[in-house]
Amino acid sequence: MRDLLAAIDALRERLQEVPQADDRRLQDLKTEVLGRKGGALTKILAAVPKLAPAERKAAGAAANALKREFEEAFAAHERTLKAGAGVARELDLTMPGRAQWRGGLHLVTQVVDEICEIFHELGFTRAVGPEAETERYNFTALNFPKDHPAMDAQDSFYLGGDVLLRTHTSPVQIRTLERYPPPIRVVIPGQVYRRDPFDASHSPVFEQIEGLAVDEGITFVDFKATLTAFARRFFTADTRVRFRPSFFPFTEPSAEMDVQCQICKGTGCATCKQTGWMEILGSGMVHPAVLENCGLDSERYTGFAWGMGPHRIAMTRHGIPDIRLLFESDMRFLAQFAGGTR
Ligand code: 2NM
Repeated sequence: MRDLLAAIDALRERLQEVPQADDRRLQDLKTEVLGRKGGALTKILAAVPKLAPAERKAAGAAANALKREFEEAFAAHERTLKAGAGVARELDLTMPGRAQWRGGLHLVTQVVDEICEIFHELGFTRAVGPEAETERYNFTALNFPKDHPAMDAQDSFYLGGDVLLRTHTSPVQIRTLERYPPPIRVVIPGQVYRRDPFDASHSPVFEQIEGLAVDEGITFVDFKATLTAFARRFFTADTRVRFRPSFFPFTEPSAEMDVQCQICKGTGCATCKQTGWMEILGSGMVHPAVLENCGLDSERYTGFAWGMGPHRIAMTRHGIPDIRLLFESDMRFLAQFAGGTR
């Protein structure tokens, strides 16, 4: 009997451990004290019936009182731990920091900015205009014949009447020529719309940059030199270029400009279909009829103009095989070109 009461007193000392315990220690303490097998208090309670009948009552009462004290202490401390859990997590200074996503400019935006910047150095100003245009600004003033297939609802997005989503940024050139006297040097970046299926090389909406220079005495040499200077700044200083004859309603003569393939440096590869060249823009001397349509004397003024696609140029520069990669916003692809600030 005396041993049992001593054991109860010794165990009561351990009540002090409860408020100090963390989650794990508390579970261990519960097992050590109240565990069904081997718990210190469980053993004491099991020993009570073996005492002499006269001693049982006092020992049993003392053991049961201690059991209640432990149960209450455990419950109270569990409540305390639970209430403090959120705070403890916030204050865990050993936790690794969370990676922050940092926004970057899309590859095509970077290319547009870079192209405009190069032309800015060459004396060109950036101009913009509306995306919904009339047939006059999008086609007629640009010397398109009345039966041109681009004017068909099959090829262009008509919004009603003679209003359509512009198929190129050239209407902004017309607006510029109408409003400002020469000398004119502008670059026009913007979105344009065509009824094309979305495939590896086409999208119904894409970015374009066009440019225009009009003044007295502008010649074919100015035209070739300006676009060659652009290509050598945008690609590399030793990039070779060539001009091939072409046709556009708004220019005469017209030419397409190729640059040495940036992937194989001209030796021939799959990207350039073994030609060693890549087409990057269409261009030409502004057709006299376009100048006259804008009220300019085509005997006095001449000029050159060109149009190019930043999506295509980004693909040319980096060997990107499918234009859809530039529209899908897949960060696994785009993060390779992260960067640029504006
Ligand atoms: C191109 C190709 C060639 C062009 C011409 C004009 C304007 F208004 F001056 F007549 N603007 N843009 C032009 C010329 C555009 O895109 C492939």
